[in-house]
Amino acid sequence: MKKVIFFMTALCLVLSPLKAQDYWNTEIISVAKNQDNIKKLMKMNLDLLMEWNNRIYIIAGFNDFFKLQKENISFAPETLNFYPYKQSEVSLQEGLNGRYHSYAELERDLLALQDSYSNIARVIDMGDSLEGRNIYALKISDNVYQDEQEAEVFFVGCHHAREWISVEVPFLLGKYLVENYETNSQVKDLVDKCEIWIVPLLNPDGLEYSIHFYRYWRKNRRDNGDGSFGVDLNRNYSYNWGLDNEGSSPFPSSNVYRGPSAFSEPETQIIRDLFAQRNFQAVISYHNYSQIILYPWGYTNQPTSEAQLLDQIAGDMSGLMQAVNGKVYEYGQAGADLYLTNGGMIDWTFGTYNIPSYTLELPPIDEEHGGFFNAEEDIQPIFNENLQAMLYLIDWTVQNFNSGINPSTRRERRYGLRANLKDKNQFGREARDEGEDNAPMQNSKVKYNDLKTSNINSYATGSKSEIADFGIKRTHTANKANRLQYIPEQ
Ligand code: 0X9
Ligand code: CA
Ligand code: CA
Ligand code: ZN
Repeated sequence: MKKVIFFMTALCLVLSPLKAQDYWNTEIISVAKNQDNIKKLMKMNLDLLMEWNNRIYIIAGFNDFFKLQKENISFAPETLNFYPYKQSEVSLQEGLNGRYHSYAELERDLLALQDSYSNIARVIDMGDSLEGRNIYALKISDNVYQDEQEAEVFFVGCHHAREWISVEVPFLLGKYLVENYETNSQVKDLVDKCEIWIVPLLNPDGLEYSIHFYRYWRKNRRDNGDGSFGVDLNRNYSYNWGLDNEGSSPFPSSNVYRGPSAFSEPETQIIRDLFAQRNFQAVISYHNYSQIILYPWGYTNQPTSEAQLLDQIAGDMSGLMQAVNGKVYEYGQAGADLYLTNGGMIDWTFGTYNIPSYTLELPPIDEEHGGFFNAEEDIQPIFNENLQAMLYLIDWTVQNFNSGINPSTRRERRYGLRANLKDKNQFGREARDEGEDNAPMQNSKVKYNDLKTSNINSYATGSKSEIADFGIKRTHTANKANRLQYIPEQ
């Protein structure tokens, strides 16, 4: 008995510093996904992991259990059903996180791409994270050391530390583009005509923390000064920052803490400053898990003025992705989804720059192993299906890049692009399909004909299934004959 007491005391001493950090008592639980629960949950600022199989999965801290009890929501314990990753298969060489990239592994691999493909790949150190790690961008284009008057597109991963797959998909895009540049004329065409910016890892401090200390870490590693750590980077952007306490939290210990002010974090400042210098025409921010494509607004369920265009592009991307592995990415407006968010990146990019902006939530589940995290074997297939959407969006920026605007001033270019988006009768898909001025460039190897209205329409009018839950998620059920492949198999 004495021994037990001694052991318990020792254990308490060891654990007590951790308690302050709020996560010692976290458990994964699930609750039934029904209107009643959704209504209640929306107000509770919980750390929602995903929706799956008609249940909502939550990482619940000590206080959350009281909240749930008070609202009379019954829940099932799930922690034991979840595995961080397939530990049995982690080889020493690939580190604690297996084939997923750590900060150092990503740095190594990005620099290797730059070394091997120095004519088209350039690694740019954009500044430091809070703990002093470099935040890297990989720029891919012809004449990559020049700033040319070309279309520009932006892909970013890992706002959220635990979302490891969201690092891999944008990184693999970079790798794919450089490795196929010489041999695939369509890839070459896109790389030549576009400046493709990729930031695979926006939150390196959080990622490292998630690898070494706590797999479910979400935020960055800001010391909030009250014993809690971390700001949710996807609540820290300035557009409608802190609008209410439902879409983000004012409490530092919350997993959706928005920070003391908009752009208070070096990681989001880096994005802000990059956008001020560039002329991005479209952006995708990678997250997981939900297997869904979301567009603004996230802060409200009111649609944007560009809802139709945003929805059409999302639908095209979804169709292209489904054609790869048959996996259906639903799509719709973020704010019409399970919960509202304010201070998110895509509301800011759309609200500030009026460009098509997407949150792409990668797939949820390692079905085979019943776990929450994707197996390492899933990285490649998930990338393969996402590649189609990425190439489509890159090409969209190329096709919609108005090279006629005074090339000497970025400002004017930006306003020109805004006009493009606004006035779809002059620019954009509709015009491109009809008007000569906006027809695909003569020397374009991209078979844009494949993507013109006829095929796209067959998606649109194909058996579209409405998913009832929130009334906004829509899916394409493409029949085989109409399946598009953006880059034909070689
Ligand atoms: O909450 C977020 O920041 C993102 N989801 S995640 O599970 N990866 O954390 C994006 C949320 C998208 N916006 C809305 N659903 N409103
Ligand atoms: Ca690794
Ligand atoms: Ca170029
Ligand atoms: Zn996320």
